[in-house]
Amino acid sequence: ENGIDAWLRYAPIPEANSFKDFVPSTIVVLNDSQISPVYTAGQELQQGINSILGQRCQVAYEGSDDSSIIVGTVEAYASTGGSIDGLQELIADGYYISTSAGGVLILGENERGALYGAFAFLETLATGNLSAGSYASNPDAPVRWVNQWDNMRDGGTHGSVERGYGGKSIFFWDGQYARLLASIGINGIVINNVNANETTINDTNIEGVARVADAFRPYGIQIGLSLYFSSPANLSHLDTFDPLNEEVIAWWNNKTTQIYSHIPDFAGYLVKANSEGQPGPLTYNRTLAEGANLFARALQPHGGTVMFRAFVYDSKTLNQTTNWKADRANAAVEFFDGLDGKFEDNVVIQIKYGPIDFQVREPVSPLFTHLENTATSIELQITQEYLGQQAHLVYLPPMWRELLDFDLRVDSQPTPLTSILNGSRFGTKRAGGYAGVVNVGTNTTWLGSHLAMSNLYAFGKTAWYGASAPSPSEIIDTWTRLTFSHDPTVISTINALSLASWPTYENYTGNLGLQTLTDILLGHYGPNPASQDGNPWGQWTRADGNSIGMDRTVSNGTGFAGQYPTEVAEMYERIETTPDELMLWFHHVGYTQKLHSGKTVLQHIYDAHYEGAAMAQTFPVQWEGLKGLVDEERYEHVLYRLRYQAGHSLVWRDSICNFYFNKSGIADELGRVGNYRYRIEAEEMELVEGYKVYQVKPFEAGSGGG
Ligand code: BDP
Repeated sequence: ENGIDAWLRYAPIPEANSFKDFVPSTIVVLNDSQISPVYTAGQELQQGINSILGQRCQVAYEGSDDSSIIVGTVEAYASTGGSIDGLQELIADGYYISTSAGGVLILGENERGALYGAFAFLETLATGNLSAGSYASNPDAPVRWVNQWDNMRDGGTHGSVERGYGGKSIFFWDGQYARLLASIGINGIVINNVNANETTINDTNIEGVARVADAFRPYGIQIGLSLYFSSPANLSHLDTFDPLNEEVIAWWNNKTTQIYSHIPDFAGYLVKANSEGQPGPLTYNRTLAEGANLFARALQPHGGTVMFRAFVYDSKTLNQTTNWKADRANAAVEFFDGLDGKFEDNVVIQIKYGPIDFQVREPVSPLFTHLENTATSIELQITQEYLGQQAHLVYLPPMWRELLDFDLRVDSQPTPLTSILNGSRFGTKRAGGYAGVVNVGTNTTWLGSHLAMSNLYAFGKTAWYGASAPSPSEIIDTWTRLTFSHDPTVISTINALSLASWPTYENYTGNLGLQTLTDILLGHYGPNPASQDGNPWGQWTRADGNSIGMDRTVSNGTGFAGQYPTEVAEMYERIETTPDELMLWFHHVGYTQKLHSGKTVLQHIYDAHYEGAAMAQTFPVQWEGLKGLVDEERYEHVLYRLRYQAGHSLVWRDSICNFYFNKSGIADELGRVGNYRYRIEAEEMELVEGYKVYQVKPFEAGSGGG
């Protein structure tokens, strides 16, 4: 098996016979338009039931025989004379399912909801959990989008994908991706790179984008585009892109109308402005709100949304050698200062989970607490840019849960992040939600690794259920049943590997809130702690011979801790109350500073690296226990990656430990660091043809310490 079916594998299940009573052999689909998600729901049910139970169903588009599977909207069902007693209130995209020996009813509040209901029914069937009963399910937040950082074709047949580790762009491929996304409740997709350029919306390409929209429509997924702020100046005679200029406004209005004439259900725009070289409103001394509102107003007549990214910082001003207080973590709150309430209602501010950039450990971005009158969505990365790029197993839901459940204590009231995203905490006029950067590619595994797909599956569940999502452990078990097998050994092994993976990766990379310590300037892969400091990108560790960490306190540091509501700010302000895992994020301390755990900072770093790398050695061994229990092709593919990870974790361990040992001169209490008797150094080897000497960077990762 090559992974292409992901969790929609619909393998036959052991319990098939006992379920047949609950699965009638006629499906009545209350919509016969092929572009309707309800029609798609009928097709999915027919295929899925056939594949799981080996039962062929007839599909009919008329009648509502109660002894069949009926799928449609509540409204369509009512118009056939159907009624349900005590139907719980459904909101947009919600669904209701009733299963009994008499028949099955799958109703959506809207057409998309009916499709979600069909996928939910198939999931209970495929996991062996079908039983009589009825329930309703509503999404926690309206925005459940994915982002793809795909570039348009660049010479070959497919475009490249920024920070994509699963091959080239799929958008000139086929519609399978839409199925996967719909099956986990995703309702929007932005198909091009946030580092956009104007070509995406030129006259020819809009037609191509419309064909992509056509492929997603039957799955209820609306497409959106990332914009290049200066497009009017690039695509027309205008020599300005000032958001308040009348001609610029007219240009965007026309462009937006043109897009809607090709894509009537276009979702809207995603905008990265004034960040990492992208133009934006600040170029004309206009505020970010004025920039966002330009697009919001153009979209309003058509019902579209602007996702305006909060990832705004100016690397030019972030020079730590001239300004000790410079701190990239401060940027978002500073740039959005005073703008709350100034955004049009169809603007959602899309905020990365942490204030820096998708690191292995970050505190929740404080910006969420500064936008009480503006909808916000959280940007999570499924693509593991800093987290091992799918060559390392890192199951992300445990990290996401910590962030989403974190209580930000706005006005000293309970404020878990989920309650801000779904609009309930601030009563925001419009709720926001979730954006996941996925970056699948043409690789049949989608993300480059079979196990990494559990993160995409979990993202959908997290966005749908918010605070009431199943636990990371429950999610991985369901995913395993759907993707691999119902065998208890397979389930428990993948569970153990997955739940251990984030702490393990954190252990052998950057600890105590130090950032991930990857190379920061280029690939964001592999250890390179030296590259963290002294560059304008500002992910600093400020390590010197005696001490380490970023002082972000209000009293002595960059002031970042003060961006949180009082109770949280006070907690992070003091070493005594800062949790160990964020100690070096908030404080600059001596290597011998004692943590709450009783260990010194440096000994913690050494120990964590040895523990993490030791744990990674067990991963391939645990996986080997599944030989014969999962298909050979995926077994080998996963094993190869886990073996690689085990090896690379040693490179990580030794590089980071050597680096801080060299800096501090403080030995490891257990005598491990620098003592590599078991290693075969390159100096002791002889070059054979085809190999050449290569200077390894950073030198700590090389042989013989250099
Ligand atoms: C950084 C990525 C870069 C993205 C940027 C962003 O390295 O490729 O363009 O974030 O999110 O992490 O805009």
